[in-house]
Amino acid sequence: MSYDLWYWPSIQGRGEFVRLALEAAGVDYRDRARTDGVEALTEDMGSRGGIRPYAPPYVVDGDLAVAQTAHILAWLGERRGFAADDERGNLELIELQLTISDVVAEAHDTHHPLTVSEPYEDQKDAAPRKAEGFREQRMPKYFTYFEDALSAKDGPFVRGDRWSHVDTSLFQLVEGLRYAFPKRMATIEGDYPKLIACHDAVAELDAIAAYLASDRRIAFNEDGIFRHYPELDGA
Ligand SMILES: N[C@@H](CCC(=O)N[C@@H](CS)C(=O)NCC(=O)O)C(=O)O
Repeated sequence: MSYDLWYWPSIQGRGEFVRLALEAAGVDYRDRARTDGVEALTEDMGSRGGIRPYAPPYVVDGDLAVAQTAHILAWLGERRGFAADDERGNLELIELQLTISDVVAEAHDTHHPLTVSEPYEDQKDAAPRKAEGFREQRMPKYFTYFEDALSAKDGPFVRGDRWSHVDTSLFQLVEGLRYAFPKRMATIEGDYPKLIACHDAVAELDAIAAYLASDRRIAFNEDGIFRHYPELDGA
């Protein structure tokens, strides 16, 4: 069975969290806007009525279209075997995945501190203060939370030895923050050995290693969520 992923074709963005889980699980999917173009995405989204995706990413399976990154991952994880086996475990994974969504939104807001729709260049004056707060208070607080979650079981992943959608998302979070805030990450990441071990263990999964080396992995750039603006970074 093949799923259709719909997401902006030229950025990793939030779609990358879905791509990584699908790739790690070896699930067949079509990255539709990358094959059919961005117009096909806006057309598809516009053609859906009633309760429909508000924004990409969304995943389509037959007449089901599921949006919201954390929700997509929880849904696919339970269907495709990369969630937990019991209710408690899944509630914990969803809680962690939603917290990752919060960090992603805050990372986005460092370069869009005032409005979502205006470009960075029009918000440059406000961005350094937002980024400083993110770097100094929020990154350590979130990382401590994830470090604690990874300490609950033996093994590199949140569930121990088996990876889940939370682990692929933590991998992407570390990758994205290293790209956006290299100086800050160099200063603090040594304080979070379990988070980094989880990142490394995901990178070493055969399917992920193959994906990262492929042209399916889009490079980070300054149109995505994680953007490198040197003036927003600091040790
Ligand atoms: N909470 C949603 C946010 C989705 C979202 O903001 N998507 C962005 C791209 S990463 C978008 O295209 N937004 C258009 C809009 O909000 O109008 C999620 O986690 O999936």
